[in-house]
Amino acid sequence: MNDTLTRPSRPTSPTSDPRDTTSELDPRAVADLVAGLSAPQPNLSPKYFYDALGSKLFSAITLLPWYYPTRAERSLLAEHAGPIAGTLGTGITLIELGSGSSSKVRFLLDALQAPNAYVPVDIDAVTLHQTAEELQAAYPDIPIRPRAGDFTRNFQLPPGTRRVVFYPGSTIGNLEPDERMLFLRRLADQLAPGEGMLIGFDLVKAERLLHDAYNDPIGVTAAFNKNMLAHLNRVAGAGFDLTAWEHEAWFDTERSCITMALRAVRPTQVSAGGRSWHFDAGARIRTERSYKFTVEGFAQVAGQAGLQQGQVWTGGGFALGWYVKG
Ligand code: AVJ
Repeated sequence: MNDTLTRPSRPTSPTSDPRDTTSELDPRAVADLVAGLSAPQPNLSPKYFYDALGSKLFSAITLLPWYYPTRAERSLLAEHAGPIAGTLGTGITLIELGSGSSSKVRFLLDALQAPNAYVPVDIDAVTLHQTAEELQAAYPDIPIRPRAGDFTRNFQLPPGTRRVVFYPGSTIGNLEPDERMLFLRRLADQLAPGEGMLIGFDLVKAERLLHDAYNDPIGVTAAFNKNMLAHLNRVAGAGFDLTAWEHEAWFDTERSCITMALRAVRPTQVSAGGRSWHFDAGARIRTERSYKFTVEGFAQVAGQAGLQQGQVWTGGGFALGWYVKG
């Protein structure tokens, strides 16, 4: 549409203006921000990446040639759909945590033998129900039962026959070791013997490849990282000066994770919730840890949570593993 070049655009909504601080603040985001900036090592939760723009930027990241995990996981699902479906079994209830647009699960739904139901779980109710409708039309024989909610908070698994929890995307890599254990235990405790989890996780690999996946030369990952500040300015009234921070990501060999941070390029102030913080040039705020595993290491984690490793499919530096309740 050429007229968009000549006609000045109208602001779409009052809250989309990043300078607007009069819109309603989210008290939980304010509390998270105050706690995060007051910590000895300032940090912010990666969940604040995902506002409307942040979700689009993450989708863009998955298209970058340097960001291999999404492509690798998709290839694993596409290439091994038959054996994976065979391992999961007949008549299962497939529960996906953080289903988003439910695009990966289609490989499984295409290959599964007489599944009992598919239960997508997501915090974004709008996308969830829209996607569920589309899926129901595409798979008329599989009951689709969407569940809106935050599965990280004391999640109760829905009832069903032979439940399989599908947790793709290496989302588990964003949890700290203690959180990860709690999360897996809570789920494992609800599973009956023979039920289990199909989990996608990223593998340790050459540091150069890990580095490049989180430092793309186009700057999409940098935009994704910095957008968290714009998001928090809007929902938590944080007075971040977006020009004062730059993207950083490096591999932490001790923890075996990529750490992303924002680094102050000059002294800068932030204020929120009636408090303010000063950051010297070079100060960092951590925004994400993305843990990388070995297959053996992950089997151990699962084992401690009461899940036994079954078949594991690996390729492209990524793994999809089946972990069964004993
Ligand atoms: C969505 C958590 C799997 O850790 O690789 C991508 C998020 N961060 N680039 C990841 C992310 C920077 C991603 N996960």
